[in-house]
Amino acid sequence: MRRVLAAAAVVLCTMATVTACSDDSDGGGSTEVKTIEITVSGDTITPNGERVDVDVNQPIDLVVTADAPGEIHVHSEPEHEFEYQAGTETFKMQIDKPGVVEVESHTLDKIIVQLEVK
Ligand SMILES: [Cu+2]
Repeated sequence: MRRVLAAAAVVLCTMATVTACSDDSDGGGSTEVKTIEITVSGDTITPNGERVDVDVNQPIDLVVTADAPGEIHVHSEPEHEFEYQAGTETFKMQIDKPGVVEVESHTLDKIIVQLEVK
């Protein structure tokens, strides 16, 4: 799993230009893309309610891999709704206020992640 994540990070870094790749984050607002991988298979969805820390305005990629079409709802203000098809799709978003934002599947009525935005 660790290896897969590392590979994903490398790919992201090659695609992003100059800015995102340095490791010298000083704890300030991050412009590095936070990738959240979501897998939907039958009535199982992962992650399952886990907390994820993100910074205000940090770019977030929701990478959804699903075996059937559905919809993801992000309880931010304004709300975001993403309709996905079977297969893998990436949805980009950012949240511009601190707080806890739930990302849920309306199709399965489950919380996927709680974004802790600071
Ligand atoms: Cu909702």
